Amino acid sequence: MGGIFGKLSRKRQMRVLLNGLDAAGKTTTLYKLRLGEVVTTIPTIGLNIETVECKKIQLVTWDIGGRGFLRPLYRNYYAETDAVVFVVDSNDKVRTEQAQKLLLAIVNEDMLKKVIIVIMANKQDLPGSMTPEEVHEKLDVDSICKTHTCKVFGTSATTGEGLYDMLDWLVEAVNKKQATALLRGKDECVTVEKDSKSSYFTTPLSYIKHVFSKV
Ligand SMILES: Nc1nc2c(ncn2[C@@H]2O[C@H](COP(=O)(O)OP(=O)(O)OP(=O)(O)O)[C@@H](O)[C@H]2O)c(=O)[nH]1
Ligand SMILES: [Mg+2]
Repeated sequence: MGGIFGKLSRKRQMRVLLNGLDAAGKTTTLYKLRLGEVVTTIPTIGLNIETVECKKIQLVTWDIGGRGFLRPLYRNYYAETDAVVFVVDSNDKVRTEQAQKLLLAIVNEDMLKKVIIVIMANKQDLPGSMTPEEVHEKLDVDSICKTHTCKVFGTSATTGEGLYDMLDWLVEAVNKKQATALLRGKDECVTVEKDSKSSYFTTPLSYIKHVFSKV
C-alpha cells in the first residue's frame, strides 16, 4: 500500500518513556500493562524495557529508575521518543514540587519538544491521595498544554484503574499526530526498529555498560 495510508499502516511501533520520581509506580505500571498483574518491585537501578500492545500498536516502553543519582543519565534515553508517561505518586504531597521540577525538565528538553505527554496521577486507590484535578493544578499542566499535547489521568497501577483509558488516549494522540504530520509531508513521529528486543538490565554494571556504549 502506498501514500499516506500505506505509511500509517506500516507504522506499528512507538517508543514510550515512563518517567517520574522514585516510588511513583512506573515499574508497577509497566508490568501491570505487560502481564496484567501486580509484581513485587524493588527500586529500579537502570531500566526495564517491555513491549505493550494497544490497538495493534506496539508500545516499546522504557521504564527508567527515578532515584536522584540516575537522573543525569536520562538524556541518553530521550532520542526517538514519541511519548512520555510521567508518573506521579498522588499520595506523596511532600514531593510535588520535586515532581514538577522533573516534569519541567522534560517539557523544556529540546529532544522532547514534539512528544506527547501523559501525566498519571497514580495511587488513586490510597485514601487521601490528591485528585487528578489537584495534580493538574499543582503541576501547572495548563502551561504544559501550551507547548505539548498533554493530559492528566487518575490511575492506580495496582488495581489497574484508569490505565487502559490512559493508553487508549495516548495511542489516539500519537495516531492523530502522525496523520497530521504525514498530511503536511513531514514524518514527525519516530518509529523504532522492528526487531528491537525486550531487555532487562538486571545489574547496575550491565546498565552502565549500556549507557557508555551509547555515548
Ligand atoms: N497503593 C498503590 N501502590 C502502588 C501503586 N503503584 C505503585 N505502588 C507501590 O509503590 C511502590 C513503588 O512502586 P514502583 O513501581 O517500584 O515505583 P517506581 O516508580 O518504579 O520506582 P523507582 O524504580 O525507584 O523509580 C511499590 O510498593 C508499589 O507496589 C498504586 O497505584 N497504588
Ligand atoms: Mg522502578
